[in-house]
Amino acid sequence: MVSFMALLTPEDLEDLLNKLRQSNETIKASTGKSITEICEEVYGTRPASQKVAIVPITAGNGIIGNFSSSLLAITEYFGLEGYITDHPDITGYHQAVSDGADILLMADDHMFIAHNLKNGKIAANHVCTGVIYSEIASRFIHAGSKDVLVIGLGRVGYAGAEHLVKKGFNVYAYDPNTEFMEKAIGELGVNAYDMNGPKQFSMVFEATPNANTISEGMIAERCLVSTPGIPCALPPELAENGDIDLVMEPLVIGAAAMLYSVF
Ligand code: 2YC
Ligand code: MG
Repeated sequence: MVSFMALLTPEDLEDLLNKLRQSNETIKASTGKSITEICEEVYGTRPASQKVAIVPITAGNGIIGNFSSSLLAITEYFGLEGYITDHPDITGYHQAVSDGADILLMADDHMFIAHNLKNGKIAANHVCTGVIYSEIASRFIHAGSKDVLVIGLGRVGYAGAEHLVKKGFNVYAYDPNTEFMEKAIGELGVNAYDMNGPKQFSMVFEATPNANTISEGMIAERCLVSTPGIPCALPPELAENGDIDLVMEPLVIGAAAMLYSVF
């Protein structure tokens, strides 16, 4: 099943490393750890100057401006030896393998992967993004309970809900798609979140392609919202409320989790 996935735009990827630095400051302030420390703890791995080949892919909607150059900046941020192959698609793949690359990064419109040719590990962006953003939400230092609200149970949201259930959190979940709800309740045992109920959450993981999915009634006085989402789940009037920490970034955090999961 190929679910809807919002394609990034070159504009989304502008000033990426500054967006990462801002996100990392919020992550450190709200969890006590940096994104690299959290990735090391979740995956038990570390960068070791691996050689990373980035292969542009022309399939479907084709090359996205700034996508490959953004991945290059990410590999450099984590101290890896990154490069973009001279040609896209299979010619690029052939070059990467012939060059002895350790890890390949490539994406079409449906799947974005990291493949480690040396240890055979492969990571999918939607799984790693769900795991790392839900992990960040679950580490809120001001949380009063182990209750986490998950909004969106598509392939990113489901991966995050599954990760939180495995870690022993009380997951309350909502998705307008009743099939997605029944699947998550049946397979993960999550609690159905009642939109009109009184319950308020200090930890929220949102993974939908929609804007403003979070309303005031859902969140506690002090709250951490962690979302890989474009557009923003938090309405502007809530976003400027100082007691709500927002971790939202378009690509780096998910890509980081992919790399750590194949190291
Ligand atoms: O430039 C290229 O190589 C393109 N084939 C890249 C296509 C990426 C499509 N995926 C997305 O825009 C993003 C994912 C990175 C995560 C969610 N959507
Ligand atoms: Mg969203």
